[in-house]
Amino acid sequence: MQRSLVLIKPDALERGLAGAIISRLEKTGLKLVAAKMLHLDKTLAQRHYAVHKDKPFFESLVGYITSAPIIALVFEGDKAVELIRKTMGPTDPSKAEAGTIRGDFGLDIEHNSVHGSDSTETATEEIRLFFNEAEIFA
Ligand code: IDP
Ligand code: MG
Repeated sequence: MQRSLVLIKPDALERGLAGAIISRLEKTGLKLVAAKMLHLDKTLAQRHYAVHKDKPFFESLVGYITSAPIIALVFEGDKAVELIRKTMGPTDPSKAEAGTIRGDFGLDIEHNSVHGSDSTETATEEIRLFFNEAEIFA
């Protein structure tokens, strides 16, 4: 059984797309086991995106993800990481197929509506940043 962290990013929340995104993710058959709305501070944003700290877009990305509230979710189920990445589509919405979350809702490569963990290892680390065990339901 796998878990994956999903973030509904500011661009999606601001446009009233949270429900549509959660609905698409639930339709995969994965189980929603944790959820919270929060406004990330710079420290947590930098930790969450630490792997990108040397990228040219890092500062802009941290500014964006801390610009307004987000919703953090944990989904659980068989192949959760892969299934969520597939449902989201690739990073750049202009390269994402219609029917994927990013293809339908993403604005550009930065404002791409959702985050999903890219491996089971990063999922474990990312979930730990946002939730304690008591906040994750069976
Ligand atoms: P992912 O979200 O599909 O895993 P990553 O490469 O891990 O993509 O990048 C993390 C986030 O950084 C992306 O979701 C997007 O918001 C932002 N990002 C990625 N590449 C660029 C870029 O070239 N310019 C601006 N922002 C980017
Ligand atoms: Mg990534």
